Amino acid sequence: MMIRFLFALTVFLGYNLILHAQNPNDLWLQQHPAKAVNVQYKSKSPLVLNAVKALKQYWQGKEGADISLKLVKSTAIKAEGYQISGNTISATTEKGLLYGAYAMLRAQISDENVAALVSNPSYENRILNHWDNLDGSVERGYAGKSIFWRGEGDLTVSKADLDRWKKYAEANASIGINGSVLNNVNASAKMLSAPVLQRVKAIAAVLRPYGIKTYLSVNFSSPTMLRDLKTADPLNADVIAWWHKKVAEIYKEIPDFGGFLVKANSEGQPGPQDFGRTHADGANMLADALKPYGGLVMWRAFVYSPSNEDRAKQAYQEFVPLDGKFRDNVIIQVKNGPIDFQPREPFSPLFGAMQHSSVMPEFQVTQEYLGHAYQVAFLAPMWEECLNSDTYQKGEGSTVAKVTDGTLFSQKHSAIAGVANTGLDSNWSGYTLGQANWYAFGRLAWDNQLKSDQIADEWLKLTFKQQAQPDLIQDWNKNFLQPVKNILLESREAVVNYSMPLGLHHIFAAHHHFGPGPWWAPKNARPDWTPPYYHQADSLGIGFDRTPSGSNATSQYHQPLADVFNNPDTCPEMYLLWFHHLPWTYQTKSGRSLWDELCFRYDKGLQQVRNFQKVWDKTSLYTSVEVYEETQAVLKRQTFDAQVYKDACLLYFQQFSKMPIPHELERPVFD
Ligand code: GCW
Repeated sequence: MMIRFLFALTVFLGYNLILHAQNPNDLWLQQHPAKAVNVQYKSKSPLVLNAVKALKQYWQGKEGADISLKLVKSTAIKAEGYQISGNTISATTEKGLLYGAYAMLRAQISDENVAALVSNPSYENRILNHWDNLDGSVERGYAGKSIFWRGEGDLTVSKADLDRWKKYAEANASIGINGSVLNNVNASAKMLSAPVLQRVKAIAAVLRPYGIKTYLSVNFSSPTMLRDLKTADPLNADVIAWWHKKVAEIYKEIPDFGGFLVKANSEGQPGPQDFGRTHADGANMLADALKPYGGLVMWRAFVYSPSNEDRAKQAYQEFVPLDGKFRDNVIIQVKNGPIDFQPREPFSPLFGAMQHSSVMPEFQVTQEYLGHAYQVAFLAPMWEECLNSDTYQKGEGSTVAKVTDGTLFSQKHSAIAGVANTGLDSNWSGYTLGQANWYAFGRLAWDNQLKSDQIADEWLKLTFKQQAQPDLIQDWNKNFLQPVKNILLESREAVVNYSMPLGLHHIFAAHHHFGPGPWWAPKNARPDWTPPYYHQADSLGIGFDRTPSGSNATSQYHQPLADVFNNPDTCPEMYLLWFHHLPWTYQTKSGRSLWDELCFRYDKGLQQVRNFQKVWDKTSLYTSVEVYEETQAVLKRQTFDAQVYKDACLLYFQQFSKMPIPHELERPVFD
C-alpha cells in the first residue's frame, strides 16, 4: 500500500515538475515531446537537413503525417520565400524550405493559417546588430555578457559556445532573421585582426546552416589603429589597397561573409569627414572592396556631434545632399526616429527623402530607453507605428515600410536591422517577456505588415501554451492569453505615459538612460546637453519648437505633413511637445490644460502598470514558477519606477508651471 502510494506520489510530482519545468534556453521553440512525422526531401544540404530536423523535433501536427520539401521553379515564390500547400512545402531556394518548415511548425501551435499561402519576406536582409564588445561587455545590453565574445585573451571556442550559437541560430532561423553583425558599432579595430577573425569564422560556421550571414562592424580608422598606415583617408591609394587586402583575407576564411556595418563621424567615432571627405566617399571605398564578393556596406545615418543646431535635423542635413552618390551595395541605415530610440519619436525624415539610395530602418530591440530589462515593454507596437507612418514622399500611402522595402523605390538591396537584446542570461533577454521583442523584430522584418496583436498572440502561444496543464487548457485563452496579450500590447504606451508623454523626449538620467532626469546636466555641459534643451520648460510653457518659428525641423518632412506638424491643432497629440512649445494653459484635446493633461498622462502610465501587476498575479497556474515570479518582480519594480518617474518629472516641471496637481489625482498610490 505504502509502496503504491509512494509510486503515485512520485508520478504526480514528476508530472507536475515536467509541466512546470521550462528550460529557459528553449525560447519560443519548446522542446515538448514531438509527434512522429515523415519528411520527404531530395537535397542533403545543411539548410535542408536543418529543416527536416526542425520538423522532426517540434512536430505537433497529425501523428505520422507525410511532409515533403520541394525545390520548385516559380515566379510567385521569391528568393527565401515559401509556399505551403497541404503537406508540401515548396520554395525556390533551400533557405525558403527552412523558413517554410518553421512556418508550418508555428502554425500548429499559433493557429495561424499558412495553408496555400505564398509568403515572401518584405526585406531581403533581416539583420540583428549586436553591440557586443570584444571584452565580453555589451553596450546597452541588459541580459548579461556577450554570447560571442569573452575577451581578447580568450578566443578559444568551447562546446558551450557552439551549443549557444546553435540555439541562437535556430531561434533566428525560426523567425526569418538571416544576418548577424557580431560586434558593436563603436567598433574595435582589433575585430579585423587575424586571431579574432578565426573566431568570427567559427561563429559563421555555426550560423551558416541556419541561413544566417555573418557581418562585422568596422572602425573606419582600422588601418591606422592597427598601425599599418598613417592615414585612413578613403581616397588615399594605400588605404584603398589596405581595405581590399583585408576584405580578401576575410572572404578567404568566410566565403559568404555579409559585409560591414559602419558608424562614422558620430559620437566621437572616426570617419571620412576627418579627412575632409564625405560619407559617400567613405562608404563607397568600402563598398568597392566588398563588391567583387557580393558584400554590403550598411552605413549608419545616426550622426551625432555637438552643435548648436537642433539635433533632430542633423542626419537629414548630412545625408540628403548625398542621395544618389552611393554605390549600389551601400545601404543607409536609419534609426526609426530623428533623435535616438526614444520611447516615442516621429519617424526620421530621411525615410522616403533619399529616393536614389537604398535606405534601411534600424530598430532597437534592447530596451535602452524603455526600462532596460527591469520593465515590461513590448516593442512591436512602436515598430508598427513607424513602419506605417506616411512619409507622403510619393503621395499618400508612402509609408516607411513602402519606401524601404522596395515597393516604391527600386532599391538594389533592401534591409532592416534590430539592435539585439541577447546575452548570456539563461533567459537570453534579461527577462522572459523580453524574448517577445526579439521574436517580434524577426516577424516584422519578414512581414512588415504584420499586426502587433498577431505577433503577441503567436509568441504567447508558442512560448506558453504547451506548458499549460491539460485541465486548464480550456480556459487558457480567457485566463492567460487575452490578459497577458493586453499587458504586452499596452506596455509600450504605458512606458511613454509614465516617462515622457505628449512628445516629450530625452529627459533621462545621466549616461545610463534609466529613470528620470529632466534636470540632468554634466559638468561643463555642451549646449545640447544642458537643460532645458530637450523639454524647453520655462514659466511660459513646455516643449521643443521645431516649427518655422523654432528650429524648423518640420521643413524636413514632406507636405502636407510639415503643415500638419506645424499647427498644434492638427499635430498628433502624441508628438505635440516634440514639435511645439506651448503655454501651460494650452487646451489639449481632452479639454484639460496642458499642465493637467501632463499630470493625467504621467498618472495614467503608473495606473496602467499597477494594473499589469494585478492581471499577472492571476496567471500563476499557467507558467513555470520561475517565469511567474520573475515577471512579478519585473512588474513590481516597474510600478515603483513609474511612480518615481511621475513624481520626479511633475515636481520638476511644477517649478515652471506653478500650477497644482489636479484634485482627481489625489488618491492613494496603491490600492
Ligand atoms: O543611443 C545611443 C547609445 C549609444 C550607441 C549610439 C549608437 C552604440 O546611447 O550607446 O552607441 O546610440 O546608436 O551608435
